[in-house]
Amino acid sequence: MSVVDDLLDGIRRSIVDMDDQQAVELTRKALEIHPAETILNRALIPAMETVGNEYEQGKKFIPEMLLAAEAMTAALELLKPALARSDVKKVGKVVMGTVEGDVHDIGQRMVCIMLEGAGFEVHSLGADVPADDFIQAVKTGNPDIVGMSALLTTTAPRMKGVIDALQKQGLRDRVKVMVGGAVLNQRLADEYGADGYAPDAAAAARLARAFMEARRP
Ligand code: B12
Repeated sequence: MSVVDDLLDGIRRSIVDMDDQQAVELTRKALEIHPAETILNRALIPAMETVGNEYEQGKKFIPEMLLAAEAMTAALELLKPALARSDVKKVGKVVMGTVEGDVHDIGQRMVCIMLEGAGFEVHSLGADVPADDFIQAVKTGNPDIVGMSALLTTTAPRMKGVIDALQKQGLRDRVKVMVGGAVLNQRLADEYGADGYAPDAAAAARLARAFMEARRP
């Protein structure tokens, strides 16, 4: 393996190992030889995919996932100026939130990080977000995509409430709506009237990119 690949592999491993200092140090070195986008696509995003897989396999738990996400965020912070400086235009704008009554925001934060990594401008409204706040954010922020997260069986139907409110306000055609969270699936997403569902943060970023591709004339 070349020194160059070693460096990207080192970043990947340091994120998976939740070592933020090492992730930052190696990312700084990598920036001397690689475009920020390469580091993002070949190290940061694959690292979080590995972390997600390890969680599913029971090899990692929530606190470890958060630490890994923080290591990725630290590395991402270093890439941000370079991403902004380069020709990487903002792919699109996303408003994201966990629906009202639901305080689970870990997954949503990961989705936000992944979307930023994929070149989106992301505005997170946080957790426990009332439908009105989503509506206001669409009116004032003019996003391309609205993302909603829910982890509780009791709060997931609120997504339909937000989508219905968008419809009532005549805003539905202005945005694509994507939904996710552990209790969601494609069937529920269809039932609520969302445009898409993704099971994890990496898939969410792919879905958001696909929305933007489809919009291109
Ligand atoms: C951590 C946690 C908490 C923490 C939340 C901390 C925080 N800041 O988020 C605390 C302790 C506060 C909590 C509280 C409660 N919790 Co809780 N909690 C969990 C736990 C253990 C992990 C959730 C998590 O973070 N997963 C990791 C993340 C990365 O996964 P994720 O959220 O699914 O996100 C991924 C995907 O779904 C997707 N995704 C997420 N959002 C979005 C959005 C979009 C647009 C897209 C495309 C994709 C996407 O991408 C993410 C990354 O890959 C789960 C159990 C579990 N295994 O899921 C229970 C769980 C969700 N909680 C549960 C319950 C019942 C509660 C409480 C009601 C408990 C109580 N009796 O008080 C309260 C509810 C409080 C409230 N009103 O919201 C139940 C829900 C059952 C149900 N089906 O309704 C679960 C499933 C536990 C269980 N087995 O009973 N909880």
